[in-house]
Amino acid sequence: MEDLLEKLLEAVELGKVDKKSPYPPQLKDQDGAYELAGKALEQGCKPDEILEKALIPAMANVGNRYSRREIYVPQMLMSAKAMSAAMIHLKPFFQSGETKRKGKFIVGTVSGDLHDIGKNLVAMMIEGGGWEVINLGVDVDSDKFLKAIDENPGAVIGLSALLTTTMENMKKIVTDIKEKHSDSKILIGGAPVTMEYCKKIGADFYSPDPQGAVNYLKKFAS
Ligand code: B12
Repeated sequence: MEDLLEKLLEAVELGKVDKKSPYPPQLKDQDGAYELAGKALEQGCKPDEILEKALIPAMANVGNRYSRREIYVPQMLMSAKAMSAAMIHLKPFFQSGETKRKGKFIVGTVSGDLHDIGKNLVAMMIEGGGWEVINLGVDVDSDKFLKAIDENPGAVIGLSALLTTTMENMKKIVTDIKEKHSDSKILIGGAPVTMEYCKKIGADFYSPDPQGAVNYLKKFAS
């Protein structure tokens, strides 16, 4: 089992999406992230374990290698594709929440930011926790958030940012939302975000991971 998870970690880190994918050449004709994640589940590995022992560490390695300039954006993108291919198998487990919805959760990656893997993971876990999720996608500005809030009154809002530059955009979005809907609850997250920053910009809660968000939302469940 550990061997399979190690192979999956390597496949995501090297951007091997599936068996037929020609990239990277050294893994030609070998299983990719898609097949390996499926096999890990078949062999009884828990979805959480697959995420924590293979997929998340793989993306952390990718980030570190990018920082050291050992890889560039195209390789980072292939790893993101490989991670998404593995997530196809895990998604149903995270989404199998109760049918009665506890409330609505609007989530989006803030303006200027195209990172969506972490945001989608949060969306899946929250959906699995029994909430209806309205996923606005990436590069979402204040107007889009405000429109979604108007259409879904009382929804809790989640903002994601992965860049130190776009993290600044969170501040404007939080201010714009609070100005129009002072009672709305805003939850923020993403690698560069901290609790200190959350307090500074007037958001209501910060969580470094999806589980913290699920727990926070329990307070507002109907
Ligand atoms: C994959 C990736 C990409 C992919 C994104 C593909 C996609 N569909 O998402 C691509 C190749 C497109 C990309 C592009 C860029 N990237 Co990039 N990318 C990454 C990488 C390697 C992984 C991110 C990831 O998916 N992690 C895995 C997920 C599961 O983790 P996560 O996103 O942090 O989410 C978790 C938590 O943060 C939390 N969370 C996330 N959102 C939310 C929201 C809420 C409400 C809550 C509660 C929690 C929460 O829960 C998640 C699960 O635990 C990171 C490195 C890293 N270590 O983060 C760099 C990284 C974020 N990228 C970086 C950079 C510089 C860029 C580019 C500017 C590169 C360039 N020169 O073009 C562009 C920017 C494009 C843009 N405008 O957004 C830098 C950012 C540096 C900085 N401090 O600002 C990083 C840190 C790499 C590095 N070490 O330098 N990137």
